[in-house]
Amino acid sequence: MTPPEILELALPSPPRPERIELDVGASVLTGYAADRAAALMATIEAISAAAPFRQMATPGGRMSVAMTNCGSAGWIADQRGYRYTADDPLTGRRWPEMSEVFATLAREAASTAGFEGFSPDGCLLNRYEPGSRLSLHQDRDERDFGAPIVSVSLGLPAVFLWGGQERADRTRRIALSHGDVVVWGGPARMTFHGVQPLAAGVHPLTGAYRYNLTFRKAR
Ligand code: MD3
Ligand code: FE
Repeated sequence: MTPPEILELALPSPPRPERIELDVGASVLTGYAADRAAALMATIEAISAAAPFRQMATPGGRMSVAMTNCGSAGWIADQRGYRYTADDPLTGRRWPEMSEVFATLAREAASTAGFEGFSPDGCLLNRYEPGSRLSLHQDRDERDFGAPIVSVSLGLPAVFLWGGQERADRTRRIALSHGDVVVWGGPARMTFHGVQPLAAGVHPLTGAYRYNLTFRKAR
Protein backbone atom coordinates (compact mmCIF):
# COMPACT_ATOMS: atom_id res chain seq x y z
CA MET A 1 0.00 0.00 0.00
CA THR A 2 1.33 3.39 -0.91
CA PRO A 3 0.65 6.08 1.67
CA PRO A 4 -1.85 8.75 0.65
CA GLU A 5 -0.38 11.84 -0.86
CA ILE A 6 -0.20 14.74 1.56
CA LEU A 7 -2.23 17.68 0.34
CA GLU A 8 -0.38 20.90 -0.29
CA LEU A 9 -2.15 23.56 1.71
CA ALA A 10 -2.79 26.76 -0.19
CA LEU A 11 -0.79 28.96 2.14
CA PRO A 12 -0.10 32.49 0.97
CA SER A 13 3.42 32.71 -0.41
CA PRO A 14 5.75 34.81 1.74
CA PRO A 15 6.62 38.24 0.37
CA ARG A 16 9.45 37.96 -2.12
CA PRO A 17 12.60 39.52 -0.65
CA GLU A 18 13.58 42.66 -2.47
CA ARG A 19 17.07 43.54 -3.66
CA ILE A 20 17.89 47.22 -3.36
CA GLU A 21 21.21 48.31 -4.86
CA LEU A 22 22.47 51.16 -2.67
CA ASP A 23 25.48 51.71 -4.86
CA VAL A 24 27.71 49.66 -7.15
CA GLY A 25 28.65 46.57 -5.11
CA ALA A 26 26.29 47.29 -2.18
CA SER A 27 22.94 45.50 -2.03
CA VAL A 28 20.29 45.26 0.68
CA LEU A 29 18.27 42.03 0.52
CA THR A 30 15.24 42.99 2.59
CA GLY A 31 13.92 40.22 4.81
CA TYR A 32 16.23 37.69 3.14
CA ALA A 33 17.07 35.80 6.37
CA ALA A 34 13.68 36.18 8.09
CA ASP A 35 12.55 32.61 7.34
CA ARG A 36 15.74 31.25 9.02
CA ALA A 37 15.80 33.64 11.96
CA ALA A 38 14.89 31.05 14.61
CA ALA A 39 17.67 28.70 13.46
CA LEU A 40 20.13 31.60 13.36
CA MET A 41 19.14 32.65 16.89
CA ALA A 42 19.56 29.09 18.20
CA THR A 43 23.03 29.04 16.62
CA ILE A 44 23.90 32.37 18.23
CA GLU A 45 22.90 30.88 21.62
CA ALA A 46 25.10 27.82 21.03
CA ILE A 47 28.11 29.88 19.92
CA SER A 48 27.83 32.32 22.82
CA ALA A 49 27.52 29.45 25.32
CA ALA A 50 31.06 28.39 24.26
CA ALA A 51 32.50 31.84 23.48
CA PRO A 52 30.59 34.43 25.52
CA PHE A 53 29.69 37.89 24.25
CA ARG A 54 32.07 40.44 25.73
CA GLN A 55 32.73 44.17 25.34
CA MET A 56 36.24 44.44 23.95
CA ALA A 57 38.65 47.09 25.18
CA THR A 58 40.33 49.02 22.37
CA PRO A 59 43.21 51.49 22.67
CA GLY A 60 40.46 54.15 22.56
CA GLY A 61 38.17 52.66 25.22
CA ARG A 62 35.65 49.88 25.81
CA MET A 63 33.25 49.16 22.95
CA SER A 64 29.52 49.49 23.68
CA VAL A 65 28.73 46.56 21.35
CA ALA A 66 29.36 43.08 22.81
CA MET A 67 31.09 40.67 20.42
CA THR A 68 32.04 37.06 19.85
CA ASN A 69 33.05 35.02 16.78
CA CYS A 70 32.82 31.69 15.05
CA GLY A 71 35.05 30.24 12.34
CA SER A 72 38.81 29.86 12.02
CA ALA A 73 39.38 33.63 12.10
CA GLY A 74 37.83 35.74 14.86
CA TRP A 75 38.08 39.52 15.00
CA ILE A 76 39.35 40.96 18.27
CA ALA A 77 40.25 44.34 19.71
CA ASP A 78 42.61 44.84 22.64
CA GLN A 79 45.14 47.37 23.94
CA ARG A 80 47.45 46.54 21.02
CA GLY A 81 44.86 47.18 18.32
CA TYR A 82 42.65 45.09 16.03
CA ARG A 83 43.34 41.73 14.39
CA TYR A 84 42.07 38.25 13.59
CA THR A 85 42.97 35.30 15.83
CA ALA A 86 42.37 31.53 15.76
CA ASP A 87 41.84 31.42 19.54
CA ASP A 88 39.39 33.24 21.78
CA PRO A 89 41.55 35.25 24.23
CA LEU A 90 38.79 34.93 26.87
CA THR A 91 38.70 31.12 26.93
CA GLY A 92 42.08 30.22 25.40
CA ARG A 93 40.29 27.79 23.06
CA ARG A 94 39.59 27.92 19.34
CA TRP A 95 36.57 30.00 18.34
CA PRO A 96 33.51 27.74 17.81
CA GLU A 97 33.52 26.30 14.31
CA MET A 98 31.70 28.04 11.46
CA SER A 99 28.03 27.03 11.56
CA GLU A 100 26.62 25.38 8.40
CA VAL A 101 23.39 27.39 8.72
CA PHE A 102 25.51 30.56 8.86
CA ALA A 103 27.84 29.66 5.98
CA THR A 104 25.01 28.57 3.68
CA LEU A 105 23.12 31.81 4.27
CA ALA A 106 26.24 33.90 3.62
CA ARG A 107 27.07 32.04 0.41
CA GLU A 108 23.50 32.25 -0.94
CA ALA A 109 23.13 35.94 -0.09
CA ALA A 110 26.47 36.80 -1.71
CA SER A 111 25.47 34.87 -4.83
CA THR A 112 22.10 36.67 -4.98
CA ALA A 113 23.98 39.98 -4.82
CA GLY A 114 26.32 38.93 -7.65
CA PHE A 115 29.32 37.53 -5.74
CA GLU A 116 29.66 33.84 -6.57
CA GLY A 117 31.72 31.43 -4.49
CA PHE A 118 31.86 33.41 -1.23
CA SER A 119 33.46 31.22 1.42
CA PRO A 120 33.85 33.10 4.71
CA ASP A 121 36.41 31.90 7.26
CA GLY A 122 35.06 34.08 10.05
CA CYS A 123 31.81 35.45 11.39
CA LEU A 124 31.80 38.33 13.87
CA LEU A 125 28.68 38.35 16.03
CA ASN A 126 27.69 41.77 17.37
CA ARG A 127 25.14 42.22 20.16
CA TYR A 128 23.62 45.66 20.68
CA GLU A 129 21.73 46.75 23.79
CA PRO A 130 19.95 50.11 24.03
CA GLY A 131 22.55 52.86 23.54
CA SER A 132 25.13 50.58 21.88
CA ARG A 133 26.66 52.13 18.77
CA LEU A 134 29.44 51.67 16.28
CA SER A 135 31.28 54.81 15.23
CA LEU A 136 32.19 55.43 11.61
CA HIS A 137 34.89 53.00 10.42
CA GLN A 138 36.19 50.87 7.55
CA ASP A 139 36.63 47.09 7.76
CA ARG A 140 40.30 46.89 6.79
CA ASP A 141 41.80 44.09 8.91
CA GLU A 142 41.12 41.42 6.27
CA ARG A 143 43.88 40.23 3.96
CA ASP A 144 41.87 40.22 0.72
CA PHE A 145 39.57 43.14 -0.03
CA GLY A 146 38.41 41.30 -3.18
CA ALA A 147 35.92 39.24 -1.18
CA PRO A 148 32.63 40.86 -0.12
CA ILE A 149 31.33 41.18 3.44
CA VAL A 150 27.84 39.85 4.18
CA SER A 151 25.92 41.28 7.13
CA VAL A 152 22.71 39.90 8.69
CA SER A 153 20.50 41.91 11.04
CA LEU A 154 18.31 40.20 13.66
CA GLY A 155 15.97 41.58 16.29
CA LEU A 156 15.54 45.26 17.14
CA PRO A 157 15.88 47.68 14.20
CA ALA A 158 18.87 49.98 13.81
CA VAL A 159 19.85 53.04 11.85
CA PHE A 160 22.89 52.25 9.74
CA LEU A 161 25.23 55.05 8.69
CA TRP A 162 26.57 54.70 5.21
CA GLY A 163 29.30 57.09 4.12
CA GLY A 164 31.79 57.24 1.28
CA GLN A 165 35.40 56.33 0.58
CA GLU A 166 36.68 59.16 2.79
CA ARG A 167 35.84 59.60 6.48
CA ALA A 168 34.66 63.17 5.85
CA ASP A 169 32.19 62.17 3.09
CA ARG A 170 28.52 62.77 3.88
CA THR A 171 26.64 59.84 5.42
CA ARG A 172 23.22 58.51 4.58
CA ARG A 173 20.94 56.87 7.14
CA ILE A 174 19.45 53.48 6.29
CA ALA A 175 16.98 51.57 8.48
CA LEU A 176 17.99 47.93 8.94
CA SER A 177 15.31 45.57 10.22
CA HIS A 178 15.00 41.99 11.38
CA GLY A 179 16.04 39.59 8.62
CA ASP A 180 17.71 42.17 6.37
CA VAL A 181 20.94 41.08 4.71
CA VAL A 182 23.46 43.53 3.25
CA VAL A 183 26.25 42.53 0.87
CA TRP A 184 29.20 44.88 0.40
CA GLY A 185 31.80 44.18 -2.23
CA GLY A 186 33.65 45.52 -5.23
CA PRO A 187 33.91 49.32 -5.14
CA ALA A 188 31.72 49.47 -1.98
CA ARG A 189 34.01 47.23 0.07
CA MET A 190 35.95 50.05 1.77
CA THR A 191 32.98 52.33 2.42
CA PHE A 192 32.96 54.09 5.80
CA HIS A 193 29.99 52.89 7.86
CA GLY A 194 28.59 52.84 11.40
CA VAL A 195 25.51 52.23 13.51
CA GLN A 196 23.59 54.87 15.49
CA PRO A 197 22.83 54.25 19.19
CA LEU A 198 20.22 51.49 19.47
CA ALA A 199 16.76 52.54 20.63
CA ALA A 200 15.21 50.50 23.43
CA GLY A 201 12.53 48.00 22.50
CA VAL A 202 11.44 44.39 22.65
CA HIS A 203 11.57 41.93 19.77
CA PRO A 204 9.68 38.60 19.93
CA LEU A 205 12.77 36.56 18.98
CA THR A 206 15.71 38.52 20.43
CA GLY A 207 14.16 40.37 23.38
CA ALA A 208 15.92 43.64 24.23
CA TYR A 209 18.78 43.13 21.73
CA ARG A 210 19.82 43.59 18.15
CA TYR A 211 22.24 41.04 16.72
CA ASN A 212 24.35 41.51 13.63
CA LEU A 213 26.38 38.78 11.95
CA THR A 214 29.19 39.88 9.62
CA PHE A 215 30.77 37.24 7.45
CA ARG A 216 34.29 37.87 6.28
CA LYS A 217 37.05 36.27 4.29
CA ALA A 218 39.77 37.34 6.69
CA ARG A 219 42.64 35.11 5.56
C1 MD3 B 1 30.13 48.38 4.55
N1 MD3 B 1 28.81 46.00 11.82
O1 MD3 B 1 30.97 44.60 12.52
S1 MD3 B 1 26.94 45.68 9.31
C2 MD3 B 1 31.17 45.57 11.76
O2 MD3 B 1 25.35 46.42 12.15
C3 MD3 B 1 30.00 46.40 11.39
O3 MD3 B 1 26.83 45.53 13.45
C4 MD3 B 1 27.63 46.80 11.67
O4 MD3 B 1 30.17 47.37 10.74
C5 MD3 B 1 26.52 46.20 12.46
O5 MD3 B 1 32.26 45.88 11.28
C6 MD3 B 1 27.26 47.08 10.29
C7 MD3 B 1 27.09 46.37 7.73
C8 MD3 B 1 28.46 46.46 7.13
C9 MD3 B 1 29.44 45.55 7.47
C10 MD3 B 1 30.65 45.60 6.82
C11 MD3 B 1 30.91 46.53 5.84
C12 MD3 B 1 28.70 47.38 6.20
C13 MD3 B 1 29.90 47.44 5.53
C14 MD3 B 1 32.11 46.59 5.13
C15 MD3 B 1 32.30 47.51 4.15
C16 MD3 B 1 31.32 48.43 3.87
FE1 FE C 1 32.18 47.36 9.90
